[in-house]
Amino acid sequence: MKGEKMKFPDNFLWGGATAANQCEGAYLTDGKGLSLVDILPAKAEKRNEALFNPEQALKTKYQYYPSHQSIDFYHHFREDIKLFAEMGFKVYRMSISWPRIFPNGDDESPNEQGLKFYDQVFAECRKYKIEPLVTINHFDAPLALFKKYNGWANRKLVDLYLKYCEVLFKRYKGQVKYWLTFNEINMILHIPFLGGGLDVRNSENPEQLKYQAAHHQLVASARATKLAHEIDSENQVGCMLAAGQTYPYTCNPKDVWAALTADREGYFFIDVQSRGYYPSYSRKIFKEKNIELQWAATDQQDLLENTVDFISFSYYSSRLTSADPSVMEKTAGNIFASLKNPYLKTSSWGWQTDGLGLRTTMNQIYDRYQKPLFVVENGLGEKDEVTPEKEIHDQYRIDYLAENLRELGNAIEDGVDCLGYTSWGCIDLVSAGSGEMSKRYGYIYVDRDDQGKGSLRRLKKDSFKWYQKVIATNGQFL
Ligand code: BGP
Repeated sequence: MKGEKMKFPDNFLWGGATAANQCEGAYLTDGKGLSLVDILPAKAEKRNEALFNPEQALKTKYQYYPSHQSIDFYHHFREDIKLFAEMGFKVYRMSISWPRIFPNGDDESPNEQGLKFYDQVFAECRKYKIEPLVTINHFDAPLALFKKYNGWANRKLVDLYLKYCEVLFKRYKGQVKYWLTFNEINMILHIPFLGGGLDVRNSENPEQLKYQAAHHQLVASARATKLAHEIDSENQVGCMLAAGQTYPYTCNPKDVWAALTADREGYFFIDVQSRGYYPSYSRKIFKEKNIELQWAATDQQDLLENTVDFISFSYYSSRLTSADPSVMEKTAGNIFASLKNPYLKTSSWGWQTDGLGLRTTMNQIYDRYQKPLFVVENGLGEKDEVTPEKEIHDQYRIDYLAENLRELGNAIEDGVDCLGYTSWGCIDLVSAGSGEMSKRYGYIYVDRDDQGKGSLRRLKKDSFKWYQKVIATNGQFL
C-alpha cells in the first residue's frame, strides 16, 4: 500500500485517547472522592490480587497507588492539549472522573470544582478546534458505590448514573457533542470490579451477578442516550466495545464454532445497544449459566427506543481460540489472554500485532450493525529509551500504528463508514492492566517511572512528528 493514496474522508477525526484515572492524578484534589482505581496498587500481581479481592485491598497499605499522581494532567492539561494541537488533533477522547463530579456517587448535588475543571479542559480543546469525545465512565466509578451497593449489582446505580449524566449533558451542552456511555462495556464480565464496581467472590452464581449488573448498565446506557438527545439534539452517543476478531485455530468446524461463540460474548452488549433487544442466542447462554435476569417494566422499551448513534471500540489485536484443550500456548492480550498465533509478532508485554485483524474486525462490526464506527483505542505499549540528547526513537510504535492505519484505510475503501481514530495513550499514562508507567503508548513521553518518580517533563518522541504528518496529509503519508 505504501505510496498509494489513502481514502480517509475529508472530515475524518484524527486524534488520541486518554482516561481520567490513568492521567489526571490529583486524586483527592478539589473535592474529588476515591474511585475504584484509587485502591489498586502498582505491581501487576498485587493489582490482580486487589482486582479480585477489593475488600482486602481496602485494608492493605500499599506503598504506591499509580492513579494518585499519574502524569498530573490535572495541572498540565494546557501544556498537553497544546501539544495535541501541535500534532493536528481534530478530536481528543478523554473521560470525566465520576467521583470528581459526585465524590460518593450518591451525593445530593455535584461538586462545582470538579465541573469547573472540565469547563477549562473543554475550553482549551475548543481554543484549538479540537472536538472532545467524552467517555462518561472509564473504569473509575466512585468507590463509595462499591462499598454501599456492590456497584452495578444494585439497580439504584441506574438512577445515580443518570443523575450524573444529566449534570454533564446540561453543563457541557454546546461544548461536547460526542459521548461514550461506558468504556469497554464487555469488560464487566472479565474485570467485574473495574467494569462494574462488583465483588463477585461471595456470590452463589457470579455469572448471574455479572449479567444482572450488565443489564443495569445497558438500561442506563439506553436511558442516557435518550437524555443526551433530549437535552441537545446535536449530541451523538456511542457504545464502546473491547473488540478484536477471534480466529479459529484450525479449519476444524469445532474451532470455527468456538471462535464464533467467543465473539458473541462481546457482541452481546453491542447487539443490545445497537439493535435495542437481547440477541436470541442470549437465551441459551442464560440457560447454560443458570441466569435469570430481573427486568423492570420499562426496560424493554427503553432499550428498543434508544439505540446508539455510532459504535466505538478498542482494538489492539485479534484473538485466537481452539476447541481442543491440548492447544495450550497462550500469550497476553487486552485484559485476557489468547492462544498464540504463530503468524503474528508480539510486543514486550506479549500482545500480538495484527493490522489486518483491524480491517477484518471493522468489516465484521459494520456488516453486523450498519452504523458508523469510531476506532477509539489502538496502539502499542512498549518501554521507551531516552537518549542523552533527550530524544526517543520509537520506530517500533510508528511501524505498529502505520500498519494498523493502513488497514483502517483499507476498511474504509471496503465500504466501512468510520468517523475517526483516536490512538490509545497519546501521551504516556499509567497502564490500566499493570499499573505501570513504563508501558508507554504515547507520542509524548512523560518523565515518570514505575515508582512514581520523575520530573513530569514532556518530550516529543519520533512518533510525534510522524503522526503530525499523517494528520496533515489526511492519511496519505502512511
Ligand atoms: C483498555 C482500556 C484502557 C487502556 C488499554 C491498554 O482495556 O480501556 O484504559 O489502558 O486497554 O491497556 P493497558 O493499559 O493494560 O496496556
